Amino acid sequence: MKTQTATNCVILGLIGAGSVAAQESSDERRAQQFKDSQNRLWYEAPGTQFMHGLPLGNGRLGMTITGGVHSERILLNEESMWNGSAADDNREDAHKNLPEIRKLLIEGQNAEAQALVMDTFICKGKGSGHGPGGGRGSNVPFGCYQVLGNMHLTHGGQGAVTEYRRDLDLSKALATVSYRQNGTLFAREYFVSAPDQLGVIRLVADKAGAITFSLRMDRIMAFSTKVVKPDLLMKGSLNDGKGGTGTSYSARVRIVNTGGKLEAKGESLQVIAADEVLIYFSAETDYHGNAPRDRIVTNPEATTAEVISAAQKLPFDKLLNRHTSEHAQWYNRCSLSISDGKAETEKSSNRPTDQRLLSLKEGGADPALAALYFNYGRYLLIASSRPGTLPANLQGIWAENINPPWNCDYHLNINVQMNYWLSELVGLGECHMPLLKLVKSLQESGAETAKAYYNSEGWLAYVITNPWGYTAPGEHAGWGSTSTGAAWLCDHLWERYAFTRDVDYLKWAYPIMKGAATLYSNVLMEEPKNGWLVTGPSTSPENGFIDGNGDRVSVCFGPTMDMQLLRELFGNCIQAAKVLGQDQEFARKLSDIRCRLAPNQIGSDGRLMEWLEEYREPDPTHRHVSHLYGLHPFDEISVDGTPALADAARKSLEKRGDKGTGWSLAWKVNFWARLHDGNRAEKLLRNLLKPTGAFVGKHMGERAGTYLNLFCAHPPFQIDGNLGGASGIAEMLLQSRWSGVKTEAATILLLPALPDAWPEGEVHGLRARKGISVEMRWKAGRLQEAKLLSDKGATVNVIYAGHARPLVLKAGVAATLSAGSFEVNGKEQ
Ligand code: FUC
Repeated sequence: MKTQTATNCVILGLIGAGSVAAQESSDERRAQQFKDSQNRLWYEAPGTQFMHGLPLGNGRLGMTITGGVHSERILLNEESMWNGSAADDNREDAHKNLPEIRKLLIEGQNAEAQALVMDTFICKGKGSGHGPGGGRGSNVPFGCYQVLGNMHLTHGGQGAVTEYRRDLDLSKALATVSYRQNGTLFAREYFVSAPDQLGVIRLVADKAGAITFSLRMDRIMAFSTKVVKPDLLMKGSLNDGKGGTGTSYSARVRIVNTGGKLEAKGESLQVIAADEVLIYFSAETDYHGNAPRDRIVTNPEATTAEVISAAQKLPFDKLLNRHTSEHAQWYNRCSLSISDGKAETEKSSNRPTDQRLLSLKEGGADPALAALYFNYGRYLLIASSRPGTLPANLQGIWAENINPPWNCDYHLNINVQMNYWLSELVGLGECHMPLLKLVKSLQESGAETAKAYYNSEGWLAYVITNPWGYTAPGEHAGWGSTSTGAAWLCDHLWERYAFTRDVDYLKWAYPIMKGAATLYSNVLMEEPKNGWLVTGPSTSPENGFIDGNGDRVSVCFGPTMDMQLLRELFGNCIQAAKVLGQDQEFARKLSDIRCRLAPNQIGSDGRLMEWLEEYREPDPTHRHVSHLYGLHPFDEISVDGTPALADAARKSLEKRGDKGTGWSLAWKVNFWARLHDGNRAEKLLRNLLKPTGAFVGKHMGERAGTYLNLFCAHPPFQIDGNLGGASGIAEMLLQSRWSGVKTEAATILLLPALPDAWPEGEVHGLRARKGISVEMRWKAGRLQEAKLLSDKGATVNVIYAGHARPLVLKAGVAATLSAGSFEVNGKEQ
């Protein structure tokens, strides 16, 4: 057995942050603690369930750390643990029913139209699986993302525990557990490495021979484990949803002990009286789906062994160092610190994360918690979506069930898009790529769907997709027939260009956008009153209305969101064609159609209308606020550009209220930021951060908010709220618009929605459209200094507190603006 150098003094130094800190000056210590309060989650007790666990991930592999003292369960995940296969769900003749469905819609017979959609225009097969909770994909071709399994450690120590601490350092992507038992100090470190593609756990103690434990692995179903010396191996296969075998997987653990003994016992490994232990964990699947990823493995069992053997050649410190430096390259691209300038607030931010959540709920001041939530969002994106991986699903990569809620799929009527709003804003554009590659991969099946439902060229996707290329409508007309999923996805293709101005990338992305625009421009119908062009049949995502006959329905033509999405898609295609100097005729056609799309309308009560008609709304506080898509993420509605529409959007939001599911609250943070109401955005953020579910001992279904581990509670856990909430914080600090391609200046708004509760702060690495990095410092609620650095040179119009400053930025030369730069007539505004 290879022995490791005993380096446990390093990790034991970590345990009592106090002992290290004691050598520092109190100022340094305070500064470090304040930094930690914005970059570290920590707790004084082990977790007892998933929503207490600290998530680690390298974009593909996940481990969740609850840190039990005696029995410890580490949840294991791998991104491609998808059962299912390509579904044959398109109804080839669906398009033949289109004229009749449209006729009924034009006649105002929405209930009949919806019934006909149900009979003839939804998917042919079982869609997401017809189950409670939005899908039972584990039994149908659609499939679902499944847990990989559990690693169970039963530790040998006995007796009372003191000084327990469990923490997650976001800047290192390193979890640590430490405690004292019977006078011995124990510590464990955990990380999941991207460069070496495996999970690593190190156990140390400050007394020789103190480490004794047994380790086994299991899974709810479809697994077998055995000791294949020196390793423990778990393997199995998932079904393909059609009665056959789909994805196969292997998970492997190897233990290397210094001192003591390592033995195999049945299906477990036992460590007896070791001084120090390293546990290597690797997992692979033979995933062969439609959504591309770089990792192609044909023999998971063999690859898991190779991965561990390669990592084992490196000393632990090197392995850790490779991991932390690779992670830092992503994490350090951006930073945020917020304070109210009060020593007592900073001091109370040093408390454990769960206590901070509780005190925020009681109305306590903790602006640093907003910064922590923002940094956690960046961390979660880095950990669940990296170049070459699959996109982050509804729970990122962390799931504990065989059939997680909504199959942990990619929902296209907001959820997967919300996962990626943050990416470009914080300089993590490469982490956006897995989604963009997924979009590209949908073209082929989407073209079949386009033929079947519209007999048209081009491609589209509806509401749900998966790694098997699903593009058909969902299995219920009420939610499954929103037809603009592909348009919303294409917004992301353009945004990546808007942030990078990478023409080679645009050459790659444009044909995909063009395919979707071809379909949508081909299949619009004319609505009878005004002759506007509209989508139909469609729905305003998951919301319903009372039609003229008193029926509660969802199917309609021309819901506001569809129209906004198409204005955006066509507009982006026109701009892309101009940049690439091609397709002038197609661009002209899109431009003509774009002018005829149904416009945004303001209703008699001053609200932005969700549908073409002012229907009665059975659920006026519905979680989806789809008709405000034009306010965010699209920017056709803005406070300064279209004040009347912005006012109507505000009225709509007032009526929707300040409650909602987790992601709905997160979206509202973004909306209020775009409406330049920082205090309201901060109120919504507080609602999002309300402790909930398992944490307060109530049933998970009760309330939206935040679990103990800061995962967002829809409920249940959905990562969209985390990532969308972090995007909202970014939007409070910086907004940008860029509609012209070559000539028009980008508009950059500095601190457009700074709440009173965040009077001091600094941020670096925020990104504005047109390829610009922004750094800012503010104090007493006022901008002190902003630095803008353009990648390629740009004309911009910088706006602060309502005052504009046009600038020409040279590539790579930072422009510094002080608050005085926005003085008007010698007076700071
Ligand atoms: C959408 C939402 C639900 C849920 C699901 C995953 O359908 O309406 O609230 O978030 O996605």
